[in-house]
Amino acid sequence: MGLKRAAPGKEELPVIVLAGNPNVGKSSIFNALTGLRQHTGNWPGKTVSVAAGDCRKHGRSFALVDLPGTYSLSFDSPEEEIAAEEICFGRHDGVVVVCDAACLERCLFLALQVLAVTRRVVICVNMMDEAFRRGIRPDLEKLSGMLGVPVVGVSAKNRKSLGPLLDSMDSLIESKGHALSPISLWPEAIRSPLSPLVEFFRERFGSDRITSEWMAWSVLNGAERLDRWCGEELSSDEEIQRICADVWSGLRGQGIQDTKGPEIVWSEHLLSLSEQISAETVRFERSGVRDPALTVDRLLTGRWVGYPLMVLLLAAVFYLTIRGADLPSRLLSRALFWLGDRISLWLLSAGASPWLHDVLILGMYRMVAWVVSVMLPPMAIFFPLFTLLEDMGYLPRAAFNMDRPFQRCSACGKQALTMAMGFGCNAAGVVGCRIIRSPRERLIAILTNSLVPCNGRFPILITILGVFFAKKTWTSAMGLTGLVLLSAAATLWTSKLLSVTVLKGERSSFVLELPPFRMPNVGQVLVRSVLDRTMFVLGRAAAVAAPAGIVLWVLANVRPDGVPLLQTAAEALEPAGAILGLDGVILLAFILGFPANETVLPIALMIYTAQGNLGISLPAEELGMILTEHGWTWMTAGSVLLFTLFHWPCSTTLLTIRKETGRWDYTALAALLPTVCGFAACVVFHGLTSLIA
Ligand SMILES: Nc1nc2c(ncn2[C@@H]2O[C@H](COP(=O)(O)OP(=O)(O)OP(=O)(O)O)[C@@H](O)[C@H]2O)c(=O)[nH]1
Ligand SMILES: [Mg+2]
Repeated sequence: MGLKRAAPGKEELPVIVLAGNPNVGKSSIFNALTGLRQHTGNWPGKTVSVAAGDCRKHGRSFALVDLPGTYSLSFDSPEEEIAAEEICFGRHDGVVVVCDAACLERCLFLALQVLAVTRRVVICVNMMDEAFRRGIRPDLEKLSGMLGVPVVGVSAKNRKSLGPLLDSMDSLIESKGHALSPISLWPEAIRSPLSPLVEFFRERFGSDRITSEWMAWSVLNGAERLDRWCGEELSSDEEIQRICADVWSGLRGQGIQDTKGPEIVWSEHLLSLSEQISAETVRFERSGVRDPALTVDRLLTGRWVGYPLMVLLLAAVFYLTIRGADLPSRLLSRALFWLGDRISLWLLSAGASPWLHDVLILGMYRMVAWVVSVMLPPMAIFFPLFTLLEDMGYLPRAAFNMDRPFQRCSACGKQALTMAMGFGCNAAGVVGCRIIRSPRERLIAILTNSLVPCNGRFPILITILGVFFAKKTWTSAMGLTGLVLLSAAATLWTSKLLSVTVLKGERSSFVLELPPFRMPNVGQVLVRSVLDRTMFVLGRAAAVAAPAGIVLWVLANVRPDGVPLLQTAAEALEPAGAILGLDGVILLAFILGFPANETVLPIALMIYTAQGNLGISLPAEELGMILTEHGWTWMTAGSVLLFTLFHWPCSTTLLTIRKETGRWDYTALAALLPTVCGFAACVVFHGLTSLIA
């Protein structure tokens, strides 16, 4: 995939990539050096695509690239492939391999592989603070001596510690690569048979960016990627083919038989090298002392504490969100509607024509004001709470717990992580599915992600619960928790259904790393979750709400036969709505809310009030009255809750699914699944409640 170089006329900066195992702090370093805001958090697999940013500090300028985490260069998941491609064949000027000081041995495996690819490498040992706290003492000087490249120790949380890293990046750009490695990166059994091919590449393509050994190795393992890098069709070069045949017979002479053989022999060699280097360079001051975090982990991932605690935490987050958001929502709504009145007066006094005034104020402004006042306060509370849990490291524990039920459905436990991302935004959850290795399980996770409610749907759920079912905050929180559990159950059922029908196959095994619990940086969590997540999501919702407000105003005010178009459409949908326990208006609101779920409730109110504008400032009492006046009962509310949970994904999510799967049929299936669930749930609920009533 290769990095894009600067546009013509734009300064072309040297490029340095940040590579490393998942969750070692690559994005934290990237953010600190570029001032950008890549997603960080305490679980492996957050970064799933390449991000680039400029680092201009103390007179230095270079482009920095943040890669997805990878354990090795022999990738088997899409995001690992992206990282491996960029390291091996990207147009960069050097690689910084970020390692975790507290588990250096594991990180060294990738570092050694990268050293085999290029000699333009700096090893950055991050999390020195954490290692120090845990009595782990890496000897960086000795490590540098053994590897033959610079090694710098940093703590990404302490920006001042990044100075030496910047210095070494500078020297990296200026250098032509470091001297030959003092350690032998290739085992004898491979090195000697490979040498004719290495010599061939040294003579023909000698490069200081990528080693001849790596070129020879790549060609031996299928030259396709190297073809692109060299700009030549190496696979059809007869001389290369002849040398490769010799290499293979040499390998067979060493007892390496099948095509996978050399890869395994090389991996074993690097594993034992990592072990040996780590044994010589890392000192454990508290070895033998039992880590109390292990006991906590055993509890959190145990059956009897793990599941109840998950539900309790979810309920607590919802309680704090609903409780904390109520008053700010009312105040914000009042303030925005007051401001709307002032703008309205100003527009009229400035001589704006009545229709323009109405379109702008009654259509666009009020729709945006509604969306902002209903969404902003709960999101500004939910996201920081969720980010705190994420930064502490709770998410992978939850995923570990969820692995058991997902296993039973022949799906992957990592799907729980992508579901958690779906709470924020289903489109983000769909992209996050790249962390799942098996294509089959990744597809299952993508197709079912919209079954969990996103932030656009939470305000509808909270509002309807508050108006019809739960007068107290804690009952609302319990109700919402119940609905989320229902959506998790639907995800499991649907995953099972897919895995026994269209996506049949064996469940793959996976390793999920449980990172240590970390003290979240509260200040940064607040800034990041409010400024980045909340404002980003709100901005997108408002951007959809503004034009939607105008279109709706027009539809509500164009009356071909004296009846507004919106009302005519709602009447046409009445029979379908009735089957589901809804009505035509609600169904129409869901259809028109396709670009953004946040607009569903205001659209319904606009049609009900038949004013062609949103006259109500906010929820609860006034809202309850209007809905009841239009025939809503607790049964209608129940059906609306179910349909809010399960209906077609919004347009952004569907486009993301198309992009991620590359197929329209899967996109259609992703739209169909939740819709069928919603129709079935509503019909059953309506049928049963009609019997009772
Ligand atoms: N204590 C401590 N924590 C750190 C340090 N650097 C990063 N972290 C934390 O480690 C976690 C992982 O950091 P990220 O920057 O998201 O790691 P990453 O390598 O980009 O992770 P992926 O994108 O998932 O591969 C976060 O919770 C960070 O706050 C550090 O130097 N010390
Ligand atoms: Mg990252």
